[in-house]
Amino acid sequence: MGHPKNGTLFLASVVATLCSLSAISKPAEAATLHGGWRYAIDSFNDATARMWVGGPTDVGGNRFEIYGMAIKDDIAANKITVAINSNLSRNGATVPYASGYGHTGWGDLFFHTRSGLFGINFTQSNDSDARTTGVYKNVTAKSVSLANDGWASNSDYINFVRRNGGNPTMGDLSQSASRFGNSTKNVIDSGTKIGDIFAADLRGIDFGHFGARGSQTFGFSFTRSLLPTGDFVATLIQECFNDAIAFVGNLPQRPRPPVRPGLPRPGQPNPNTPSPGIPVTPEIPEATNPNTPRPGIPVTPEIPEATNPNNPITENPETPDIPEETIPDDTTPVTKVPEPTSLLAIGVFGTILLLKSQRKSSEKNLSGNA
Ligand SMILES: [Ca+2]
Ligand SMILES: [Ca+2]
Ligand SMILES: [Ca+2]
Repeated sequence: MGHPKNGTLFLASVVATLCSLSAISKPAEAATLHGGWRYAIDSFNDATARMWVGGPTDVGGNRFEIYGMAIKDDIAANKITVAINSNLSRNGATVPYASGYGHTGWGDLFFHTRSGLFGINFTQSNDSDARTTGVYKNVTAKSVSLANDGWASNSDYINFVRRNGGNPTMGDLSQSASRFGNSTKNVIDSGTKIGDIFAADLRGIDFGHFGARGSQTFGFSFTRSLLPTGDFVATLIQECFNDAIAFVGNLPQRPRPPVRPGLPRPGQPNPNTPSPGIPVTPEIPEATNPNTPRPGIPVTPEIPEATNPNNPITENPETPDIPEETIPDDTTPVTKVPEPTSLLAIGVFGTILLLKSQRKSSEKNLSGNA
């Protein structure tokens, strides 16, 4: 890959021109449903690549070309699977730079949602600040493009590709409609890890149906309820900004269980009511501790207002938080509001006193009746 760092424009090679001529620009309607998968199809001739060390930049059909991205939304299994078709393998490649060789990989996959920015790191072979692969919330993004012999801005990339016969697009979006604007942000800078990724079942994937014929098809899965429901834009960009794709989608709400979490089901004993005769041991549930360290990016404790019964629920678009129902049980620690230990202790102490006095009075009644 590469680009004119010093302002000199490189002309695309004859090879690139031939590639452009043979490539189909935008072959199909994006985000099309086919065999249970939804597809966003990218331009087939908008990837740039430096041809040799210090050499000119080629446009279209090269090692960085992205052809498409598909998403399978399995509501019943609470699973989302993402598949990518490109000439760049999951672990990236060592390629010629302006001077010498360097490793250029994939950026992270971002989801712009109504609850803010989420990011998925799906390969260890990139320059993301996510320490381990997985799903992250409350994410900020940064660009590693220049460190990867890449583009300084989206418009620099667009202008170069157009001048050299390519048709730059971002899958479902026009290239200039990138959710990251004119920046080349492409990896996670900070965030809170909320889940892992796992191996994808790519059965039924059929990029060829759309003429997408990248040499590499790979994917990964993650738990669906980690993401909020509703509209999203998923964006995937290579570390060098040599090609980018976006997928515009919607996650419909799952049918909700009839009983709210935390309330006892009808007919079930309330777990918060101590049985008579069993001593009450004050305990602080682990879930109320917001300081539990997590691997990866340092955790910034946060207090979602909506979960504090003492605070009115307020809408704050500046600091969107995830509705509780979208977070599986194993991640609830980060959304719980810590109750002051003293208040909890007073409450427990009060309960003990109350129970003791009730027991005494009932004992009195029993002995009185006897
Ligand atoms: Ca492309
Ligand atoms: Ca790199
Ligand atoms: Ca593209």
